[in-house]
Amino acid sequence: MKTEQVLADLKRRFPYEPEYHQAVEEVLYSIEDLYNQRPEYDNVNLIERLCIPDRIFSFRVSWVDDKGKVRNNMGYRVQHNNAIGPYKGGIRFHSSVNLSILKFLAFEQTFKNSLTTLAMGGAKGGSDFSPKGKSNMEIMRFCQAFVAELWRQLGADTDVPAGDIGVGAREVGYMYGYYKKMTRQFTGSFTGKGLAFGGSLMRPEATGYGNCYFLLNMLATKGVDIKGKRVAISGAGNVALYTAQKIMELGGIVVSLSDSDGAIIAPEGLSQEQFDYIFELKCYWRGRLSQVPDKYPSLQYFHGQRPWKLVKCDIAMPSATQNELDDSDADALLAQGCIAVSEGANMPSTAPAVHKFINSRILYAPGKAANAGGVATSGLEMAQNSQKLSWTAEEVDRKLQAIMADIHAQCVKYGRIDDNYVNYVRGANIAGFIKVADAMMAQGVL
Ligand code: NDP
Ligand code: 2IT
Repeated sequence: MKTEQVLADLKRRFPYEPEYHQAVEEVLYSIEDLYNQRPEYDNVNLIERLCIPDRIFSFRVSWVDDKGKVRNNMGYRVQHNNAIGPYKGGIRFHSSVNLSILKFLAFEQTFKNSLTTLAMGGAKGGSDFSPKGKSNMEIMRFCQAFVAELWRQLGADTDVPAGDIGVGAREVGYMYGYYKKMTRQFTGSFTGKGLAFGGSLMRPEATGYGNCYFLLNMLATKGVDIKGKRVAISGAGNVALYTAQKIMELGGIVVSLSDSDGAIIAPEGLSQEQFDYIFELKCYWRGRLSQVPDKYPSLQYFHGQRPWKLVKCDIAMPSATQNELDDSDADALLAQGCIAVSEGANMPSTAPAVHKFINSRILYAPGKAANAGGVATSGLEMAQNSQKLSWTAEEVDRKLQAIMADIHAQCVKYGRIDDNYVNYVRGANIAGFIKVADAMMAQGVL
């Protein structure tokens, strides 16, 4: 494989897809040495078959808003690769959603799911529908219209969606309900379901908690204790809030959160009472962080800003969205002595920011390793559904901790470089690749 050539071909065939190019480029440079040592891969043009999704569904979603007006959004499902298990990955509802973003997410998901040690292929779906400001009934009608188009392509052994940005338990419930109505089958065809109908305990917490467990594994390699460490977190959604909750439980100090309008800074660290208030504001009232200083004036709100340059921290856990931490943010973090970055979001750091972290030899965990606890627990939900059993929260948490330790070990195994530094990007990409590539080789040209 000539990496530059493969990338140039993909860019020519799929122009205007910068996020997809960015994700592919990172993986190709990580695996090129290994790939070129095994000519059998190139003999069957494995790399192109791994980079280009198996298939993509795109469709119009028409629905009626509360005023009786007909609205049209675009819906997509990218089924990227099912070499090691059924297609698996979340659904994102956000105004920014386009094919480039979903193709990058489905590509990343393939490697992430491989790392979990469970049998799941990679997929992602979504819509440019924005749930913001929509009533509950509008959300329900949209979810039903979305699934009315997509249900034929889904199934417990075919393709199993879950949540992502803008899709939580409420949306999964509506989508699963409509799927069930169309198929007349009660199967584990979605994960992140409510507990009453097959959801797994700990799935809501899993991505954030999993990222904290991954971070603990990284810190342990340096003998560093999380207690008393200042942790900057971005986002104030599912991943960010459960990350903050676990960091506080572990004795860390949470110094920031953010949403798409701005950042909240807690110079002395969030208190339990302040966190509980924010959790309720975001999860139950669907409120904005800008409202927080009204209740707690000691918490500062910065409109239109991200946390990275606003507060001193030892550890950064970006948990909002892609490319939310650029090279100038990386400079700011490094200048103030940040020792670790562990990504809750998918590809939150730009490529130049990642290079800065690695060149500075700090602990840096890419999302596909650090946030894999969410989809891993989805895999555990699928296993429980297949057995028609449900495990206790303690059992699921124990399995989650073991999986995150295993992912960390895989990264160390394949990511250790000359000066003994662990390049977790390289480790995650190679470990994720080997399993999928072996399966593809064994299954012939498909
Ligand atoms: P949520 O919708 O629950 O929360 C997203 C948070 O990020 C919100 O606070 C939102 O702010 C903010 N945000 C969204 N888009 C932007 C943007 N363009 N700029 C700034 N802030 C933004 O989503 P999740 O917490 O589930 O997902 C967060 C990240 O984690 C995503 O990258 C997702 O792919 C990834 N992830 C999620 C997993 C899961 O299980 N849910 C698993 C693994 C990764 P606002 O409220 O203003 O929209
Ligand atoms: O990015 C992700 O890993 C997710 N949004 C979770 C996917 C899943 O199927 O649980």
